[in-house]
Amino acid sequence: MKPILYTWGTPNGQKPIILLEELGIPYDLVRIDIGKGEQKRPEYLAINPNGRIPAMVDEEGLTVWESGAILFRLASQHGRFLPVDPQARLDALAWLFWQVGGPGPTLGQAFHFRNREEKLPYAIERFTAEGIRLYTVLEARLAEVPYLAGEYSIADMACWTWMRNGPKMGIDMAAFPHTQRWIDAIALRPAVQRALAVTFGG
Ligand SMILES: N[C@@H](CCC(=O)N[C@@H](CS)C(=O)NCC(=O)O)C(=O)O
Repeated sequence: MKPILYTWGTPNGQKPIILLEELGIPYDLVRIDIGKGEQKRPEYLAINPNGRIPAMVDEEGLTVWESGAILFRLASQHGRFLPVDPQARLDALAWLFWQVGGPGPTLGQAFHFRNREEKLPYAIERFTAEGIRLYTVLEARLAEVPYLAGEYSIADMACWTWMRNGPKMGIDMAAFPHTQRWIDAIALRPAVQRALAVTFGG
């Protein structure tokens, strides 16, 4: 069966679309409108008990939620975009987990507090400062290697959907030239462009 991806056009929701397009496999896409609260409906909570997008029912009918787990499942199944070399594979997993635990929540909060009508300077400064720290970590890595695990992998896909939005979080990208080079290179990939064309709601 085709994998069924439940998602929406946000950074977390775009990651598995990019991988599916990179793999070039057919898939069904179910739009979960998070603006309307569809992610909290019982039928969706049966797939993802966390009530957030994305989630997937895979080719074998297995259910997987959390974007990093979805990327890992698809990459493992298809033997692509997850390096074989042990150190590079661990690097890919480390940067994938880093993204889900670091830039995702931090930049999400930075974006939230910057766009709230009521401005809370402490919250804006705290999440922007932590965001800059995370960009600095990424920049140091990308000064050494073209992609996070050496070769292009699911780690890049996960990080890219967030890090490309730096200016929206008040990040001055002039300070991160290697990161900008990496953002631009990934943006040119046809699969990434196809994935971005599947935009809706975010
Ligand atoms: N750690 C989760 C985060 C998922 C997440 O935060 N998704 C957001 C959209 S980017 C969402 O569903 N928000 C709706 C809500 O919070 O109710 C993952 O990586 O899958």
